[in-house]
Amino acid sequence: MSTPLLTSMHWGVYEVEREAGRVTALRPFAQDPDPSPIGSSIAAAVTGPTRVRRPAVRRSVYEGGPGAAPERRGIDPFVETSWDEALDLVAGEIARVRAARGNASIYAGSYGWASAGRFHHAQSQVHRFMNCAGGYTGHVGTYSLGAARTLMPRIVMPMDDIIGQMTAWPVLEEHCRLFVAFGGMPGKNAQVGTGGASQHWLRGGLARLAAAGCSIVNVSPARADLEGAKVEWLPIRPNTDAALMLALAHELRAHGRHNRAFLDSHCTGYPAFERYLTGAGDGQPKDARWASAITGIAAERIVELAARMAAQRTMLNASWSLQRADHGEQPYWMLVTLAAMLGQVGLPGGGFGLGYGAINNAGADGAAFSGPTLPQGPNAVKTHIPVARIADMLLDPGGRLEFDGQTLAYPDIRLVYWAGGNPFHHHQDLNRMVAAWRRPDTVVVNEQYWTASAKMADVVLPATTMLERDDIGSATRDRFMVAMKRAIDPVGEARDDYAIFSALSERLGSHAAYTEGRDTMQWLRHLYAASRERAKGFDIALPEFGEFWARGLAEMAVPAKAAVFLAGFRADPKAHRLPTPSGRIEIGSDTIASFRYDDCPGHPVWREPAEWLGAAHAGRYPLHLLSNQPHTKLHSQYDHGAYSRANKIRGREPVLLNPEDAAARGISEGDVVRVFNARGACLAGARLDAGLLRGVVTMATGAWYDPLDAAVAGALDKHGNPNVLTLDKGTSRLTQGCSAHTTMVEVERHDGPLPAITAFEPPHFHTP
Ligand SMILES: Nc1nc2c(c(=O)[nH]1)N[C@H]1C(S)=C(S)[C@@H](COP(=O)(O)OP(=O)(O)OC[C@H]3O[C@@H](n4cnc5c(=O)[nH]c(N)nc54)[C@H](O)[C@@H]3O)O[C@H]1N2
Ligand SMILES: Nc1nc2c(c(=O)[nH]1)N[C@H]1C(S)=C(S)[C@@H](COP(=O)(O)OP(=O)(O)OC[C@H]3O[C@@H](n4cnc5c(=O)[nH]c(N)nc54)[C@H](O)[C@@H]3O)O[C@H]1N2
Ligand SMILES: [Mo]
Repeated sequence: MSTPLLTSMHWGVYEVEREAGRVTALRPFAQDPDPSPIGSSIAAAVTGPTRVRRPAVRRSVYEGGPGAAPERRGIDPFVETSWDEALDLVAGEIARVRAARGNASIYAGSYGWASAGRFHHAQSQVHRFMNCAGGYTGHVGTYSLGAARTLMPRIVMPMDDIIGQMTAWPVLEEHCRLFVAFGGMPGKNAQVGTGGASQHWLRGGLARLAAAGCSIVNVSPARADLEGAKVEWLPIRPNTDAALMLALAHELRAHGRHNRAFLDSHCTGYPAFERYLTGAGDGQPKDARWASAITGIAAERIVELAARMAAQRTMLNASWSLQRADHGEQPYWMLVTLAAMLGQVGLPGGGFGLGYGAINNAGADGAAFSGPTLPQGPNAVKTHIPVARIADMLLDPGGRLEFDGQTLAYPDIRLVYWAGGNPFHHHQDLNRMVAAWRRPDTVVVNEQYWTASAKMADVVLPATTMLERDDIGSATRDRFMVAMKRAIDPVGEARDDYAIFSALSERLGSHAAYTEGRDTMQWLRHLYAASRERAKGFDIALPEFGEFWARGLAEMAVPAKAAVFLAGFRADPKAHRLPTPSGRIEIGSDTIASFRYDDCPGHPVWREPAEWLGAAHAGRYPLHLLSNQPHTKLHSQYDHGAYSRANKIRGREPVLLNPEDAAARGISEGDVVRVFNARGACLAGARLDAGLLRGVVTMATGAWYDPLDAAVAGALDKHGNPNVLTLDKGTSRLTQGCSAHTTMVEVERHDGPLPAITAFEPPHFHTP
């Protein structure tokens, strides 16, 4: 039997069917028990009208040269050019800026998920390219885990280690009796894994967990965040989880149910935290009555939940969304503190997890082996920003930012290079972002599709998709590594990012360093060989490259013993010190305290978010907007695919409302509505959901930004991108993460004429 032709995407592995040089279908991988429908629906989009087919230059730049009329970004039509013309223009601009202003004036942080293929991973490619060309201003952290990536190493260990070591599901099934999921474990999110998701198993795992007799509690504003017949739903006001956790901790302590021995032997800083908890410091006990007024949860339910937690083997989990909010550090720090007080950290089925359900492989029983990765090389430029501070940086050259105990100065960015991300999808307060984006001299984007970010560029270079090139797909803790063989010829004149950067490197004199003399197949062999060596350390025996490529797949052996997070540390905290200053779990951190940040002091606290349902100013914009991850796509990728489009309401992104909130506004199911606040407005399609706490609305991210008139500041977005509404504020001075989930809005019925959606159409082209 011949192996089918396979490809891998972040949401799954698919069998590629072809006819006459075209992809006719993408069929779910036979070995995936619960494949995602996202991938099966995109074949037509790959060759459809939204593709970037030729290099394109914004008209003002084409006519007036680089730097011409930056305020017309997103407004001018484009001129299609030859590859040589476009590459000469881009290389010339990089050379000019680096000579005149220095490499720190080039921002190539280029955040974004790009493709599952690990060699053609565009963000790695652009970083490597710029490093070989003298360096660039980059970013640290992610939108996903902005607060967590800076906080967690100071109090437990780095986030990647936590995700890699989290207790495996088979252990949970056997030992866990109460699973409390703050932010739920959304099946929609577990469709996806960074680098691929060859086997989806969250739904199966949840069913087995329930069948094994484990009680599951979904603490979330949305019932849909945890599917399952027997799941208890504990609705909570957004951004108030830290207050609930404090009250649970208060209950444990009040009844002497906290594990003093564990707090003494494995933690540091508990006594100062306890003074805050009891109110000995500020006169306010953080008890159930106090938390009830903040969270909207009845005090009795808090008391009862605390008792159940102390009485049995309990796993506490926080979704990543909890820390994508103002003061997002606090629920994470409190989760760890609460788990430490319960004293079950390191026991099978007990303790804490961060993001079971956030991505497919969290808690998978596979080894934490990551597969091939393209080395990016050293960056000679040391200037960087926390990733979500991009608009601040572009708007305020020379401005200062406090971050994790340091003071950073924003560089004066003259050139922006993006490949594999969509900032006009992912950044907050897009109207502010538009103004920021029009500041630099030049913006270059490599893209497959005419996304909003491509339309907002000066030069757009057309990139191939995974179906048009050879690559290797691989995700940490995933079961299969995938040989992603080229299935079709490049669409239009598209080139691989690697080919684009090779051609630019040639012009910039860095070709040898960037390519190391390898073509794509030689790189795949080289990266595979390195990962084959590393795999041995995980008891994974990978076949030789030739055999892997011929077979199309390599299977990772499952470790003999399923992981129990922090078991070694529990057994012997001296031999298995944590990488924190004390070697212990830091309930109190002297380091963080020494920074003297009132928005993130030395132990976990409750701090009011900038916008929330409990605030006095909530009057004008009385609804809390959660812009969560979409179930029909990955971020903005394939928003133009059939599955995503089928979910829209009259072409717009759905906004979910509680039926009573809708009725109070005269809104019915299927109405087009205007969602707005002081920062912006968009149209959306109303969907009523009784499983949503009153006062909360949700609108998934990913609808391509589609302004009614790009020449008008703050233009209405016709299509439903929630980021025209979201707050662009760092979570705290400690971590400066993204606060997208802290946003208040109002919703009204839209009775006027409906503007046509133009998001998926290419821009206007001008023929000189
Ligand atoms: N309001 C709000 N905003 C959010 C979030 C939220 O919760 N709420 N979540 C945030 C989070 S967690 C994240 S991770 C970000 C995600 O933000 P992004 O990662 O920027 O979003 P994607 O849509 O995945 O963008 C990837 C882009 O890369 C392009 N691409 C794919 N493959 C290739 C390739 O091979 N080459 C090139 N050149 N391009 C390619 C795709 O066409 C797409 O435009 O969004 C953040 N934004
Ligand atoms: N299908 C699909 N899956 C994805 C992605 C995607 O784009 N599409 N993106 C992937 C990426 S990049 C990431 S980072 C992860 C993100 O994983 P998460 O950050 O966990 O994802 P979200 O969907 O933002 O949030 C999960 C749920 O948390 C709830 N929630 C929001 N705020 C609060 C709060 O303050 N308190 C409580 N208790 N609940 C709250 C919301 O109802 C939401 O549905 O998802 C990944 N999975
Ligand atoms: Mo993310």
